Amino acid sequence: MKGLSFEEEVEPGPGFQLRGDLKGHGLRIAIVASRFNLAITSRLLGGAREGLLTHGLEEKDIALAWVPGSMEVPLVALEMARTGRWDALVCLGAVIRGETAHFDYVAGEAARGVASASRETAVPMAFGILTTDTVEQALERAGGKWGNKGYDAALAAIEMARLLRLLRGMEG
Ligand code: INI
Repeated sequence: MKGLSFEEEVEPGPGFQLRGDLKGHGLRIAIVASRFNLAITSRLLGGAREGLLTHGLEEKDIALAWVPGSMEVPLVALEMARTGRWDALVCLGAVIRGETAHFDYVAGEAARGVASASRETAVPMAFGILTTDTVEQALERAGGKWGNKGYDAALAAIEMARLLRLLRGMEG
């Protein structure tokens, strides 16, 4: 079954519903990007920046931190979130299986680390770290036939930042 893609609308149903919109104006968002497989991550970065800028963020409200590889993304994301300066983070990387068992460790730790950093700090962190078997599959998801997962991650970050703003402004 096909899932919802980022800009698809859900049918309004009965009852009380909450959803973050994609109004990025006034939000501050940081990107943590891995240099490993830079040919791919630079495309993800282009997509993420486009997603933020076309949804109202200003250049001055977008920060970028480079890290050596996807394994280093969670620690830097955690420290950036702890500053309280950003409404959300976008984490970008490309872990490609190739011939090495390293893949499972790097991909697993990157995913677990980003998820736990996000929960620990209550700062939304969009997971734009590709995990693919081949370079071709990664390129297809970095501006190729399956879109740009950096762009999608940017929209997820905006939506989550806006949803949390809504929730935090609610009183019982
Ligand atoms: N880092 C990646 O981002 N992608 C990979 O595919 C990858 N592989 O295959 O090894 C990778 N390794 C580096 C890792 O993220 C760390 O930078 C390194 O282990 C130093 O801590």
